[in-house]
Amino acid sequence: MEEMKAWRHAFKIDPGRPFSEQWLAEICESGTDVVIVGGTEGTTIDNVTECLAAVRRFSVPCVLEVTELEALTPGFDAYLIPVVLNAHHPAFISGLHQQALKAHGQFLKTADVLGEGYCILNRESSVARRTEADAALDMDDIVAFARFSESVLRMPIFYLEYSGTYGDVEVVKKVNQTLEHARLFYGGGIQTKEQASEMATWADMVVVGNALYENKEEALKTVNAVKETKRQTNKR
Ligand code: 1GP
Repeated sequence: MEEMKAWRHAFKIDPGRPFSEQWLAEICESGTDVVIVGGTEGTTIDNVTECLAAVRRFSVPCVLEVTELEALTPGFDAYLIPVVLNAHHPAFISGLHQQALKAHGQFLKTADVLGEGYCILNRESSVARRTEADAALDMDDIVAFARFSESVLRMPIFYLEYSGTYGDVEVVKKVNQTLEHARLFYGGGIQTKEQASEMATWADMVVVGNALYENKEEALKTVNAVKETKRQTNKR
């Protein structure tokens, strides 16, 4: 999945939330690099399949972030497999993954699979509750998780997940300076183009989720903000 290295901006849509065709069309035609289908609650095979079919009407790549074993279905361009490094619930570190490979090993072997070393940093988020994540981490803890993810687990992606709240740009900067090969994904609380631009200075890819449901017009502006920031950063 070499294309992943060129991704700068992603919209994450939640299969558990209703959407209109017009809303989805604006997202898919926004210029974003990839649409991620993924949610913490209410994800089913039916709503995942519905999202896939709807996004497939457009040319944008569509990937599934696998959060429910039952919702794993063929047809996506790639599968993001989150390994929640700071989860205290063991299922989210390796249990569900082992079950997924037990049930769908053959299909996943031939599909594009990308492991995400996931570090959850908003303790109030649904994903923190579900995984029982220890989100009270200081900078050194987070940097150590980034090193573990990249050097020991050899994950191609390290994901700083502030889901629902805007994160600490100093953390994103420090992790950027720590990782040597892995791509750094940032997600959480981006509501404006300025915030998207700030995080894009240090993250390889910026993920925007909730804002699509709360303030779609602003959310759409994050695409150009991220692309422009990356152009400027590359010039330096
Ligand atoms: C959630 O990282 C994504 O998994 C995006 O977060 O929904 O807060 O934008 P938001």
